[in-house]
Parts: sequence; C-alpha cells; structure tokens
Amino acid sequence: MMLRAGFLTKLTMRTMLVAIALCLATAGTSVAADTAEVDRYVERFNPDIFQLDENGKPVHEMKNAFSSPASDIAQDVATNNWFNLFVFMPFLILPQILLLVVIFKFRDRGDGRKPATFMTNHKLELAWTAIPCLALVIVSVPVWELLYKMELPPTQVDTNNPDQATIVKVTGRQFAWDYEYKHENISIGTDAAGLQEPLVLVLGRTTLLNITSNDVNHAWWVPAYGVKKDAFKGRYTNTWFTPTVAGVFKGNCAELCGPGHGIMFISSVVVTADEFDVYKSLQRHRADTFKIWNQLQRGAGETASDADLKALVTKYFEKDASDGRRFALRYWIAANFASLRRKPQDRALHDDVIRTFQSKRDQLEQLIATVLSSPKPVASAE
Ligand SMILES: [Cu+2]
Repeated sequence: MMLRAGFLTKLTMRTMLVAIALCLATAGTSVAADTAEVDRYVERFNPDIFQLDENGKPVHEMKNAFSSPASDIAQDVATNNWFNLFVFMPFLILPQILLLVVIFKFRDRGDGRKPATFMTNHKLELAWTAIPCLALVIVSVPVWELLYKMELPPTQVDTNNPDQATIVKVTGRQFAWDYEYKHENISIGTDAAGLQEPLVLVLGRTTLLNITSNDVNHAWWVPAYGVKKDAFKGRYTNTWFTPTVAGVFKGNCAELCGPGHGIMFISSVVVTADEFDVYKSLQRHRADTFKIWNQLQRGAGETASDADLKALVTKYFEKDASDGRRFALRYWIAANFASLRRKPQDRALHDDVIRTFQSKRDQLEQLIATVLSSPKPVASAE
C-alpha cells in the first residue's frame, strides 16, 4: 500500500513537473513571438533604409518611376515616357540609316565622277522642320494632360474622408522633412537618433501633399511615386498620388539647399489600411512613452533603477491599460533602440546601446508584465 502511494506521488509529481515545464516553454515562446511581432512592426514602419544584405547590396533600393512605378501618377509618367520614346525613336534611327546609305551609295568609286555641290532643298528643309514640330505637338498632348492631372486629385475622391484621402503637410528644413497628417493628427519628423522618419502611406488611398519649407528652397522627390515638387518658405505647393505598390520607397531632396543636401533623404512606406490603423494607434501613445524611454536609456554605462522605471510604467498605464497602449510602449522602446543602433551619433552611447539593449528591453518587458498583472491601486480621495 505504502509502495503504491509512493508510486502515485511520484507519478503526480512527474506529471506536475512536466506540466510546469510545458507552461514555462509555452510562456517562453509566447514572449519571444511577442517581441518578434514588435520587431516586425519596427521594421515595417521605420525600416533601416541603408541596410545591406550579406552580399553588401542595399536591401531597399532606390526605385524609379520608369522601371518600377509605385503610384498611379508614376504609372502615367512611365506610359508617357514609353510613348515619347516611340514617337521620337524614328528621329534617332532614321538619320543613322540615311548616313549609312549616303556613305555607301555616294562613295568615291575611283571613276572620276564629281560630287554634287548643291546647298539647299527647300522642300526637304520644310519637311524636316515640319515633321519634328508635328511630333512635338503629338507628344505634348498626353504630357499636358498628365501635368494637368497632377495638379488636383480625382473629383470622385472625397478628401474630407480619411478612408479615401491622406492629407499631409510636408515641411522641408535643413536637412530633414517634417510630416503632419491632417485627419490623423500625427506629427513626425526625425526619430530618437535624429534620423529621418518615413512617410507612412496606405496602399490604394489617395495621398495629398501640401509642401512648404522652413528655411531655404527644397524639393520633395520620391522617384517611384513619380513626384518631385519644390518646397518654398512662405508658400505651399501641392501634389497628389495614389500608392499602388506596398513596400519601402526612397527619395532625396532635389533642390540644392546647403551642405547637408546630399544626405537630406526621404523614405516612404506603403502599408495596408489595417497596418495603418496600428500605426495610428502607435503614434497616439508615442508622446507618453518619452519619459520611460529617457529613464531607460540614460547616459552610457548608467542603468535605470527598477523603482523609478516601475513608477513611470505604472503612471503610463494609469491613463489606459489597453493592449494597444501596451503594444505602443513596447514598440517605441524597440523602435528607439533600433534607431540608436543604426546611427552612432555618440560612440559611447551607441556601444552601450548595442551591449545593453537586450537586458534593458527584458527589464521593461518584465516591468510591464508586473505592473499590468498587479491589482489596480485604489484611487486616492485627493
Ligand atoms: Cu536639398
């Protein structure tokens, strides 16, 4: 009997151990999968546009409107370009053929014949003036049409409806771009490391840009969108396009604006409407994560105290403890660290970030879990 009881206890203990091990394993995977999800969104909304693959090639290449159009306007620009090429190609090829014919047909055959010496042929001159003129007129028709189209978005797009149109105020400054989304109330510019943030747009949703400058003249140019527009101080220029391809698109300032002009990059990310909803939620909580971020990423070598951090995290969730807010905090910490790792502005800080990123992140993840699992404090009467 005793033996049997002992065996049973052993069995129960073993089962319990297995169960605990299973629980731990599942918990481990879920945390890992969770951070992977955060990292996936960081890569989606703020990709490293200078990232190189294992062969040293850029992961995100600069695409152009002709070979890889990524908007309706770019598609029109590409079509226009092929049409122009088709119309003008005979003017390139025909003279070369005629030149070969003349060289062959009127060559010196050694029979004493004298070459012709006439200078003019009015009919011929009229023809080779009129035909190119006609070609220019033919080509100008679709070009004017496209230039006109570029001015204003299609009338069927309701620009007051955020599901139909994204309106962004674009402000150039030496040497970065600031973006303000009108409907969404989002303001972005440079990230935690002072690097340019991408303009995030929605696939198939018409985008209107109102472009201006804070200082000197700039130009907002993303070749794959087929858009290049000047930015002047005290004035607005307008353009629009509808992204037709999801992905990362690079551009640059296209108006010489000072010593940093060459590195006044533009990047833009086209996402689905669902992803954009996540993006909006992240932006809504962003400002509230600053204090926690500052505490977490103190000077090189310094470590944030658990107590200070916990107080800030608790305060952060006092406003609302939703999943979206939780995800936003984890996202911004990961995104900020990702930016700092990309650009070593301060060498010591950069090395510190590389070395301590994982432990700091774990510290925060732990704190978030603790704060959210602890019972809500009773609101004080004050
Ligand atoms: Cu510039």
